[in-house]
Amino acid sequence: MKRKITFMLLAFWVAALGWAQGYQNPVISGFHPDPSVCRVGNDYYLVNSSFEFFPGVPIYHSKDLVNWQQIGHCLTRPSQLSLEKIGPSGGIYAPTLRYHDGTFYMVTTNVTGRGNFLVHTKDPAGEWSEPVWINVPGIDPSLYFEDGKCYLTINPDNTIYLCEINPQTGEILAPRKAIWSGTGGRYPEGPHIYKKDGWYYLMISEGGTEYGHNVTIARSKNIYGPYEANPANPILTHINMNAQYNPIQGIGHADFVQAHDGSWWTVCLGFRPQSGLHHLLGRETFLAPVRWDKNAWPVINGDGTIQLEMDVPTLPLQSVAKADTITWFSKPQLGFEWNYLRNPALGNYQVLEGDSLLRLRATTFTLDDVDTLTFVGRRQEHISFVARTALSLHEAMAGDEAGVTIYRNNQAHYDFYLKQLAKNKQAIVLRYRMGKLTHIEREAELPKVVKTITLQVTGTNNDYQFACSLNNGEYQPIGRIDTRYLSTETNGGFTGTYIGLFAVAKEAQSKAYADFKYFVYKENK
Ligand code: 6LW
Repeated sequence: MKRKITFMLLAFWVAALGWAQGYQNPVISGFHPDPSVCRVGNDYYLVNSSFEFFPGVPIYHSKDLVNWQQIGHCLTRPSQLSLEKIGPSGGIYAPTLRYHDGTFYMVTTNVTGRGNFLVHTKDPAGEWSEPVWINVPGIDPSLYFEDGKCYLTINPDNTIYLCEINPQTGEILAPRKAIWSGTGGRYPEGPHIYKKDGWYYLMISEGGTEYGHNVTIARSKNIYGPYEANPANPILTHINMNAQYNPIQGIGHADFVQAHDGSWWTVCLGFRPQSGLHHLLGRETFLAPVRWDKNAWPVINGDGTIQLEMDVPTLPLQSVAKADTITWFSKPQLGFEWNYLRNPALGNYQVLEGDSLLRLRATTFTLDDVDTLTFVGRRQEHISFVARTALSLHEAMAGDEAGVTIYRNNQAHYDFYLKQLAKNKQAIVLRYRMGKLTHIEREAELPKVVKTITLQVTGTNNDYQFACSLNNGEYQPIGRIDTRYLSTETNGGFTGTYIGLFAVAKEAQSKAYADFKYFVYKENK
């Protein structure tokens, strides 16, 4: 009885003092790689890489590092982000977000464009500046501000370089200097510099962003080095026995932040294998606590591993509004979670809010093309989910199509759609694109009078299941396919799976368009 009273009293004080205990990882699920975080007072901001998707570099806000709400994107204009005909996993690589003297800076690399650049703003939820190009080779740029100077770290090859830049003009103010090559792991990358108690800490990732990924750190009393490696490296990894069966793998690409209560935390990327050793959601954003040991080295979550269920004290938790489970297309703009493939031809997308419709105009670019096809999608954020949409196809010619696609890239997508067969004849079609192979799993002509067709995709650990309902009737199963053929292990690349809506015309003179009445996405717990 005494123990129970003690526990209740402890629970009371924990709640009263605003402490909280525990959270779930990933803190931002689905394709959210290469996280970078910064703090302004009691507010936290985080960005992710976005590759060939537009707008680019999603930005999130939090009050507790656990609950994140997307507030926009850093790159919202073609003048900031040209993605014309960019192939899978081209475009925007790892970003870094920093705040200095009233201004937010986001620095990144358009690997298929002009290279490294930064944009800045006073309002992270608003418009960001035009690109300030930085004429330096390499990827994974990061910024560090001190004594009126701005330093850039970057990795052009297997070495981390440091140089001083003018963040307003991008000018290189002092020649770059090689400062560390890591501990011998391949692909030393993702550098960030922090200063604490007179030490400059240089944190990087090594081993590559797959199962060998790990985070290492070194320090120096001089920002230009020489840097001395932490004898306890790696400080974050799942390459060892203690994480052999961890459901999170490939953790790395970390960024530290000191919270407003003085505690230290790290965000990092990782992936969740499913269906054997395949992962489809892409690299997601995870959170872990950091403490500094008696030798002034950081220790992450005790032993350098992280879990899905984190049983650790947190900042006072403040929940945030999540993206709607049901999108009714009744607002003039689509939510931030909706992305295009490359720079969109915006004239092909129309939200008819009065009718709660999303109208997609078909073009002859198909899902197999690396071009400006009519596609708008949202990330698959859960291994188990259900997605539904109701649509109609209008003014279509034979061969025109519109529907839903589980999209990894132009050679890896599962498409479930309406196809126009002839003037008054349509079919429901299930098609698999896997590498060079295209397979029509099912093509079933629809009865004449179909006012509404609803397409449903159910995702599970091992498969996607496709079913459709005619005129709001019972769902008829159409087919299923393994998840593994859309995985990173099968297709390579750095992105994750999207659930997209699309429309394609067979001939250029087609005026076909598809009206989507709603879109449902929810986790299947
Ligand atoms: C990114 C590099 C990495 O630039 O993968 O996991 C690259 N880390 O640091 C693309 O995400």
